[in-house]
Amino acid sequence: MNFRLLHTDTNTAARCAELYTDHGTIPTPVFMPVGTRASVKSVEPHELKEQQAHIILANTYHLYLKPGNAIMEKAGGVHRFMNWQGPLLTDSGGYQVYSLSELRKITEEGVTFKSHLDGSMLQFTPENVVDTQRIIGSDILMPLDECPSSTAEREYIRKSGEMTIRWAERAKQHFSLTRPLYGHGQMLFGITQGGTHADLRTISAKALVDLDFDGYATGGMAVGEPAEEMYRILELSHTLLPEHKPRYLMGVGTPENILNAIERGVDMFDCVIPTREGRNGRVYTRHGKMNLRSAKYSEDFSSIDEGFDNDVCRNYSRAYIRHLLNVGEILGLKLCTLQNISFFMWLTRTARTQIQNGSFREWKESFLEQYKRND
Ligand code: PRF
Repeated sequence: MNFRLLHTDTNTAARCAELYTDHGTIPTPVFMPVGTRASVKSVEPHELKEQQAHIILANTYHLYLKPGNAIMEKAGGVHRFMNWQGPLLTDSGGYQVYSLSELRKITEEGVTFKSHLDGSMLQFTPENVVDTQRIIGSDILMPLDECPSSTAEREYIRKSGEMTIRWAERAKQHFSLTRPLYGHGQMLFGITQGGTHADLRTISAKALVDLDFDGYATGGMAVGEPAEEMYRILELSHTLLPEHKPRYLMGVGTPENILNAIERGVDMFDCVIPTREGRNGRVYTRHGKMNLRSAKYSEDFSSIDEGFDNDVCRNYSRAYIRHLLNVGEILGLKLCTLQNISFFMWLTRTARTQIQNGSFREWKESFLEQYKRND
């Protein structure tokens, strides 16, 4: 058993648990900072630990293209390569193929695409994506899936969802026929698809549960549908997915989306928001988002969030960080990134404590009220 439920909320579906990996225990709910190319942009692994990050995410698509499997294997896997000794999850690359590469062709066998780096033709299959993740050595592997656009027709989503089930079966079979390379264990999650169609989601979730994965991700969300639709699918998933396995909502999201998903039983999240927005000078605080590039902070010598317990809020003023951004000093975007990672870690950590105390819903409502006042 690599997942243990510690507390289930009595008035919502929220829960707190522990997910065990050979690189450490992950307390959930948890947010995973994104380190696509084996780097959480501008942040060193020891700094991630200082912000209390428990697990990070990297991408099979990018790492397969560069540095490639030969170098990754010589490095002894991603943990040694980047000197991150904590847990790491890799997305399968399917989603990135759809968003980054041209000329992709999806067939039963897999997906062929043109590399966005050098234009060469490549193929991902459910099997070789498992092989690449064995070489990367991630603690949690994701199978190849197809994430249809939110505007796709129901019939397309139905057929694609059925193919994603067959791909999941092939991934699971190949996973059970292959072994980890570096002495630490690896887990394989399943990814449900089906868009916002309740019947298609039900078929997808049931088929994946029958295949018995180590955890279950809800894919195909946050692709442009209204948040209420996503919440409805999460409520449905909660009734279909096993209680004693982790649930991961892929690519989500804003603080508000995250808390509403935790309320509906989600345990794990990843999103580029804290890192990407940080590089644009947008910082997250308990009082909402701020754009530190704005001239209105040029003489504001107060902390970003007075009393927030991290180095950025303790040591630097809004005016100083605004100045760094304004003159293009790289420290500016790094401090904004650190603030955001620290904030998202605080958010899920606090949600966890509030679930344990039985006060999650009240806390969520009062937090969001304060947070959204300046949003
Ligand atoms: N599938 C995979 N990765 C993802 C998604 C998905 O559907 C999403 C959904 N927006 C984010 N990342 N494999």
